[in-house]
Amino acid sequence: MQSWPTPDLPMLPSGARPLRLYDTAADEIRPTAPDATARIYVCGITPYDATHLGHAATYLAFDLVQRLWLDAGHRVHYVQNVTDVDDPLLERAAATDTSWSELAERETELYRRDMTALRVLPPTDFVGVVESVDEIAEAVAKLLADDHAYRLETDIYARTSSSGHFGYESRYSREQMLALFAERGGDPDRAGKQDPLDALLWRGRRDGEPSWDTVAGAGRPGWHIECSVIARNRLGMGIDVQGGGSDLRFPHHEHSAAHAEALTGEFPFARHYVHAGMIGLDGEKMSKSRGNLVFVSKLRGAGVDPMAIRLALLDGHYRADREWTGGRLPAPERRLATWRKASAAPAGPDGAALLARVRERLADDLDTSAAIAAVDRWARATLEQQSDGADPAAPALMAATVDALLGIKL
Ligand code: 5CA
Ligand code: ZN
Repeated sequence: MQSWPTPDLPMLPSGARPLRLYDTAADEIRPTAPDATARIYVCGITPYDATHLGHAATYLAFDLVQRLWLDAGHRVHYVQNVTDVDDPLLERAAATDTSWSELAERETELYRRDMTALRVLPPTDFVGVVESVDEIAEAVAKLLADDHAYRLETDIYARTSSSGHFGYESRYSREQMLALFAERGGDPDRAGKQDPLDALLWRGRRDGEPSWDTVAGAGRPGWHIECSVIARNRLGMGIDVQGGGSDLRFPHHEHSAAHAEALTGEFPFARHYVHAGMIGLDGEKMSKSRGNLVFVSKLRGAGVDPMAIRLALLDGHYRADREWTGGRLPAPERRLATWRKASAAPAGPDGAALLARVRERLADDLDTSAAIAAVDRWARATLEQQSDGADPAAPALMAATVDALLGIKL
């Protein structure tokens, strides 16, 4: 699929630090250690509704990962999928009397516009499921041929135990897994399954549902195998980061990893599993199924500066579950105005020291709040002209720092 345009990215003086990120599988903050080209896969949207602030927060977190790797001199191969055929999309299309493919196209286009406005760096490969059906079917057929999968009526299920490592990613107990599997799209109670946790790889053709004739038979892909195959066929195994929101920790990322590992016989699928916290509204996770959503496009339509939305979402730790409240925007709008004013000053305190501080805080598991606080202190000192020996190059370096590393264009 077509991705979206790349925003300008100013070059900064050398001095970047290696990025450390919390890895769910290891339960600790560990350095990422990419080769010349860093490889990252982030789970994309299911396009049946507009981009809400929860999605935006998650993609902003991974946007910073990309920015920090680029600053450290790596190239980045970033793959993101679009789940453009799946049950929730088909249900919404039926309920609103629209064609599922038109709905997906429309919402994907709105997502591209929201990401562009928020200055999110685009993925290198932006890949829909519909355009990947054949490669996914080939993987399903191979899993079946290798006895890592079995047929149940016209459907195909993966054997959970096949990879030999199932459970390492989420670290949940079997009881927790069974509960989450039922809650998040799994079918633990279906009769005939060999293990209740076995995941659907292929859904055989049903009347009234989209279906493709493939080497795995007629039907459409299951959810987890979609991400395993799209990621593995473009990035290989042992990718640097598999990312998404914390709602994907189980079953989605556990099963995607297990499918890819069973398919290739290689371990692990990813070296870091990174999860962003959930953005909530009124005490509940913001989600399309709950309907408690604040849309990026609505805020933009109401004239809110996308850079203020970006600042609002970055002012908090990406891993923390956070509440959005209606009154959230005035503070980032004021902050943005202050930063803009300070960046236009004739001189300011040591710009290199500010850059070093922002780099240091972001490299430590994306401590955006501390990075923002450092810029606040610099801006205050500049506007109050408190500094001795002010640096005339500092305002431009400050603007380049917040642009390149935080994605905030002043
Ligand atoms: N298409 C699948 C992933 S393969 C999916 O989960 N789509 S989604 O549209 O439901 O979510 C898109 C991304 O936003 C996922 O990474 C998901 O984890 C994240 N996300 C969903 N809701 C929230 C929320 N309330 N807060 C933060 N992130 C969220
Ligand atoms: Zn996914």
